[in-house]
Amino acid sequence: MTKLTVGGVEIHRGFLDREAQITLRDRVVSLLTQAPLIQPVTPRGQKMSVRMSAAGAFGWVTDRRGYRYEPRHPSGHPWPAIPAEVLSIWNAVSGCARAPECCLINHYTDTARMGLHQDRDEADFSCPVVSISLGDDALFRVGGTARRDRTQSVWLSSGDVAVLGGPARLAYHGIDRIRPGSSTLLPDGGRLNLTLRVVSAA
Ligand code: MD3
Ligand code: FE
Repeated sequence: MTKLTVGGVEIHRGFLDREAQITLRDRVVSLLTQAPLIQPVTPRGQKMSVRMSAAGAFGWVTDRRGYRYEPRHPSGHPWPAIPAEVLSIWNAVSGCARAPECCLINHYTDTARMGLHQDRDEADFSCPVVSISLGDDALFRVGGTARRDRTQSVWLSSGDVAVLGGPARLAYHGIDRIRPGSSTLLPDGGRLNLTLRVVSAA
């Protein structure tokens, strides 16, 4: 395991060994049978290329009505619980006394990407966002708190855990591209990213 900092983002490279990645993959695959991935639509009517689901008290959703956290999957069922393995990663790296209330699950196919954005739909920015990468490598870009600030790029690989806290909590960030076929973890390829968030006011 090595630790590096890029644009205020702390990256724990190889935080999860292969066995831990397999356990986590299996948990997430089973969770996605309860709360299937959805291809979200932005309020302006654009389909996102990333498919999403969630676990925990809240999931982040977007549709023509806007961006928000919701206590239920669009199916009407509550989101499944956040797996214990995921909570223990949060406890190990977040430095936050509160428990995460959302584990957002993003799925990237070979051509999916996520444009530069800030995560600011949460009511408490004092806790970090923790990101867990599984599957294919992704080119992650992070800038400052203004869209025009200079950005830095770094590849995230399966088993890497990133902590976005302090000033980086409100940094612009995105995923420029996936490196298809770079991991054998996911049976159908692609990439899964889990982000753990505290959503409600302190
Ligand atoms: C930096 N996800 O779900 S995770 C997202 O890999 C999101 O799926 C990307 O951006 C992904 O909102 C990037 C890394 C990440 C997550 C949240 C951040 C970086 C962040 C919040 C603030 C700054
Ligand atoms: Fe984000």
